[in-house]
Amino acid sequence: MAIRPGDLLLVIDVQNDFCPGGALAVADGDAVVPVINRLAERFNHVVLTQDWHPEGHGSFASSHPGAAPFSTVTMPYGPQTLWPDHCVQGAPGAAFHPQLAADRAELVIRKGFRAAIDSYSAFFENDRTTPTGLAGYLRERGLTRIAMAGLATDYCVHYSALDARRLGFGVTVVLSGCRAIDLAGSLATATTAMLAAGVVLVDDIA
Ligand code: VGL
Ligand code: ZN
Repeated sequence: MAIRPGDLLLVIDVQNDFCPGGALAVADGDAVVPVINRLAERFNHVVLTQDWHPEGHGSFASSHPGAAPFSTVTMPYGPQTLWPDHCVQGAPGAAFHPQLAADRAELVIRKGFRAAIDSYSAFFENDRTTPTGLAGYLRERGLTRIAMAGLATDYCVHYSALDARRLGFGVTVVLSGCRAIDLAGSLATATTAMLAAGVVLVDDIA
């Protein structure tokens, strides 16, 4: 893609807990920071998402006695992977990576703040129907083309990209600005699903 004045950079969950040393560290997760900082300088519009869970959140393995992190349970809205406690509201792990150039962000959208439901996507919670409000915000502002980067490629970036396509936005995912968890082939699954949905995958934006 060539960047146009009305294009938006959506930066997904570049938070301490997803970086090395964090509670749900993504391998090499902090490597996305300089890439995203360079991209952010080139977009007129930047929005950040922040995974933001209350203590005892339903996606935490610790909330399900006997369940191990990275196992799957069935929630009323469907299967849910259980994670180590991460991105607890106000905790240092929930803060943005200290080197992330967050100042130019026009909006920070927090997600996953309801105890009983997780939210991978920036647009809908994991029932795929409860909106976060981001689509309304973008539509009201006339922003229709989204470039995405952040953590993790196969979870929050993947679901955000699919939902954005479903809502009619143009979506490019910048892979050099993403890193994956890759649980049981989830990166390959996510890549196939994004391509099928018409998401444009690029290494970088020239
Ligand atoms: C994420 C798992 C749990 C992500 C958030 O940002 O990809 N993954 N919460
Ligand atoms: Zn989370």
